Amino acid sequence: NIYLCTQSQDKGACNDMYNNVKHFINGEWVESTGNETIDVINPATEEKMGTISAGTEEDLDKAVQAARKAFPSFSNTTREERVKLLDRIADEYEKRKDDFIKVITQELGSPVTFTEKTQYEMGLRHFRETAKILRDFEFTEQREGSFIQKDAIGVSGLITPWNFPTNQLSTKLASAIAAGSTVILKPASQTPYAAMLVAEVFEAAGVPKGVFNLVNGSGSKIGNAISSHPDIDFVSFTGSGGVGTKIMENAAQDITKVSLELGGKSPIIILDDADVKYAARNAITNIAANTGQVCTAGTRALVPASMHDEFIEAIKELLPEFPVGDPQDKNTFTGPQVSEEQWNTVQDYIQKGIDSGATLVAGGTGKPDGLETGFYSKLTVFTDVNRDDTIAQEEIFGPVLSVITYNDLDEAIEIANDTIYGLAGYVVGENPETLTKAAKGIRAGRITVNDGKADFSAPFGGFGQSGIGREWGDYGIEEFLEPKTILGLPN
Ligand code: TXE
Repeated sequence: NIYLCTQSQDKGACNDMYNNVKHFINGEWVESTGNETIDVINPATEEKMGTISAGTEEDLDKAVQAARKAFPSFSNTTREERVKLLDRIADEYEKRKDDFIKVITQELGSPVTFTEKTQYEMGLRHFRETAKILRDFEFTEQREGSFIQKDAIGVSGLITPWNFPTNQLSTKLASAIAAGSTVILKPASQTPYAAMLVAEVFEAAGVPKGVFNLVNGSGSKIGNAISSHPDIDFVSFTGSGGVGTKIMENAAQDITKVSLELGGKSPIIILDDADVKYAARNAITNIAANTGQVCTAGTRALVPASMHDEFIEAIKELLPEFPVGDPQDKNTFTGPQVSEEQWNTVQDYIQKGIDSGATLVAGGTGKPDGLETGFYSKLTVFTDVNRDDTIAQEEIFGPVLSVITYNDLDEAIEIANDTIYGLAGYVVGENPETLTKAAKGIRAGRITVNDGKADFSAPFGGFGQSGIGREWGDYGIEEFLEPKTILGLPN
């Protein structure tokens, strides 16, 4: 009795909406040219939710052709037309709120309260904020000696991960639409249903045929084919560093532009004047939200040596306020990992932490009591972690916190910057000067001081191996544009 009548042109398929999800190409839901399917598993129950069609290279070619054909006319639409289109997309997205909440809670295992307040909401905010920014976005500039015009980059391939099934899509889609570029989206095969709903939203909003295309399938086949397709002008990827490297290698063959939003190992610098309880809550929230499957998660708590014992006590006291359990329960704070594979990865890292000699404050390997079914991890906190330990250097993507002590602020900043990443950073404390010094000292794309809230107009992306390029707001739109200089144009 889910209202998900979906793959909408196929009115008879409502009861079977979860099965054999098709591709959306040139404004229509189409069958795959192959007959393979991929199972989609509910990570809280370990049950199969349904299947998606595994796309073929032929399916991708059709999508690229459709996007190519739609490009000249779409890239010539006016800014006002595209603002209206984004507004309609946002309106249609809002109409499907209940459906988004249902599918994301099921396919990702994201707790229903978090799904509503964060997952659903972030997707919407990108469409709304981008529409707002587009109203004043300058596509041309008259300089003294030149005229500069920003043209849509062309056909863009969007490859997205499972951890924020609508946020990751909508930041890329909103920017592409704003710029006048056409797209082929390949969402993560673990969370395809949210992407299917987004396709329905685009259809209902009247996005012209071929402007938005969705091809389902595996990363190794469709993702790989997107990054090496000669007729794709730009690849925008969010995911792991290893795949980011492969995408760059493929794209390098015909000098295709890429943007990469990759992982992180973000520090939380807790200053010596911080309220200890507040700092502990901040640190736990960082690892427990979305089961630690957040690229910007603060996973290294850097604590003054003098505050260490008090901080650990505060962590122990607060942990029961972050219940792990059934995502359908409104009181659950942390759900399961997205997949068995991700659960295994997290378990391996917890074991590595134990083997390295770090002290386990809470959690550990195995599943929490009473949660034997479902890919649940325990909220795990290690202290006495050395800054070079594997658990302090590598992205775990699970609810695991490493507590590291420091002696003075310069040392804290040095430890904060001592990884290959630079996606985010957090600073907790009171003194404005120290907060500023710490925030400015961290080399990362986004620093949050105390309760700082996400700004959807501000650039998002990373330093170092956290990626290349920026998403969100005007910086996101720029990625889908090519600036062109015209000299000698008569005024
Ligand atoms: O990511 P993948 P996975 C990190 C996190 C996590 C790890 C593995 O550390 O533990 O990555 O997650 C597609 N060519 N992040 O395996 O494989 C794939 O189908 C082209 C951080 O899920 O990178 C999916 O659509 N595409 C991250 C997308 O790439 C390929 C979010 C991401 O999958 C491909 C997720 C290939 N060869 C994981 N192989 C973040 N930055 O937020 C796979 N894909």
